[in-house]
Amino acid sequence: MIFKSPHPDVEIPETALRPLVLRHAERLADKVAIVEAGSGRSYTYAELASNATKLGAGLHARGFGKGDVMAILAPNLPEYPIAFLGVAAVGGVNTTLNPLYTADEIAFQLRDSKARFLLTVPPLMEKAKEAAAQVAKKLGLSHVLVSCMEPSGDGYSFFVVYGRTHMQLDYAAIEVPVVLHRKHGFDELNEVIQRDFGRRLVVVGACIGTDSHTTGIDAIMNMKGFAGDYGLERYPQLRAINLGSQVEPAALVARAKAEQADAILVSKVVTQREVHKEDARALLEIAKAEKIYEKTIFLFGGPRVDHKTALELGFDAGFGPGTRPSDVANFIYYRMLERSGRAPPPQPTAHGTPDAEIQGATASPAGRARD
Ligand code: B12
Repeated sequence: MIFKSPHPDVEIPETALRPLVLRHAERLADKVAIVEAGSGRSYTYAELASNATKLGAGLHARGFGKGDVMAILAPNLPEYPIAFLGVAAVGGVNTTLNPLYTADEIAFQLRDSKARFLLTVPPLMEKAKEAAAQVAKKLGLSHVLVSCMEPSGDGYSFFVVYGRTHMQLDYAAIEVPVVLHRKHGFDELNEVIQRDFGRRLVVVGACIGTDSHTTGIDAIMNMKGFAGDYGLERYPQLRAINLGSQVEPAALVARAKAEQADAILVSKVVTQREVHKEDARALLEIAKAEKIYEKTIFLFGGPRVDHKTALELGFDAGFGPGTRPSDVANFIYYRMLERSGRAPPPQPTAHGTPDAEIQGATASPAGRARD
C-alpha cells in the first residue's frame, strides 16, 4: 500500500548530486558546512567544495573515472561528505559500507558492487591500545602490555592489560571471611543427620523478589544437583522444598514457618541498585516478626554473592559460583550441631586436615545471639 505525505512533493532537479549540494557553496563560503559534535572539527562550504574537487582530481590521476565504483568504509566523520562528493565529482559511484561489518560482509559488498577502490580510515585499533596503555601507566603500572581489545557495548571497549605494580601490601593482613565447612560424603552425611537429629531436616528455598534466575537455587535443591553433586532433594535425610523464582519474601517466610524449616535458602542476583540487599533485609525482618529468625539457618546465594555481604546482612553464610549442594547440606548439618551445643564452632587453621576437625565458617553473623 502507498501512503501519500500530506506535504507537497519534493522537487528533485535534473542535475548531478554534487552541483546540487554545493549550489550555495560560493555564497556561504566562510560558513561552517560540517562540524563533528564531539571534537568540534569542522569544514566551511569553501573547504568542502575545494577538498571534494581535490579528492576527485587525485582519484582521476589514479585512473578512477566515470562509472567506477568507490567503496567507502568509515565511521561518521566530517570527511565523509568530502569523500562522497569527491567521488561524485569525477562521475564515480559510491557504495557505502557499515564500519561494523565483518570481513565477510565487507567482501560480499565489494564483490556485489564491483567496487574498484576502497576508501577507509587508518586502523583505530593501535591508537586505542596506546590510549589504554597510557591509562594503565597513569594508574601506576610499568612494563605495560595491552594484549586484547574487544568492543563492549556502544562506545565502550574492553582491554586486557598486563603490567607491573610497585605497590606493596601486607598479604598476611588481608582478612576475607569465607565459608569453610567440614564435609561428609553423601551416605555418611545422611547417617549422621539421622544419628544426631533422629529426623529429616527441612530446607525451604527460593529465588526472591522480581528475580527470575531459577538456575542457582535449582542447582542446589533439585534432585539432579550440580556438577555431578546430588541436589538436596536427593538426600533421604533432607526434606527439600524449592519454591522456584519470583517468590515474595513474605511468601517464603510463611511457607518456611508452616513447614517448620530448619534452613531457609535465598537465591538472588546482585543488582547495582542493591535490590538484593533490600529484598534480603525485608525477608529477615519478616522472619524476625514471625519469630523464626533465631531458630532458623539463613543462607544467601547467587552468582555475585559473597560470604562477607551475607554475614553483614544477617545471614549465616553466603555462597557464590561453584557452590555444590553437598557444601550446603554439610553446612546446614554442622550449623545445627553448633547451635545445639553439640559441636564447637569450627576454627579455620593454616593447614587443612581431615574433615571433622578443621574448617568452618570463619565468622558468625553480627548481632545474632542464638542457642
Ligand atoms: C541464564 C541467565 C539468565 C536467564 C535466567 C533463566 C533462569 N530460568 O534462571 C534470564 C534470561 C531470564 C536472565 C535474565 C536476566 N539476567 Co541473567 N544470567 C543468566 C546467566 C547467563 C547464567 C545463570 C545461570 O544459569 N547460572 C548457572 C547457575 C548454576 O549458577 P549460579 O546462578 O551462579 O548459581 C550457583 C551459585 O551462585 C550458587 N547459588 C545460587 N543461588 C544460591 C542460593 C543459595 C541459598 C546457595 C546456598 C547457593 C546459591 O550455587 C549455584 C551452583 O553453584 C548469568 C551469567 C552467569 N554466567 O552467571 C546471567 C546473570 C545472572 N544475569 C544477570 C542479569 C543482570 C540479568 C537481567 C537483569 C538482565 C536484564 N537486564 O534483563 C535479567 C533479570 C531478569 C529477572 N527478572 O531476574 C547478571 C546478574 C548480575 C549480578 N550482579 O548478579 C548475570 C550474572 C550476567 C552478568 N551480566 O553479569 N538471566
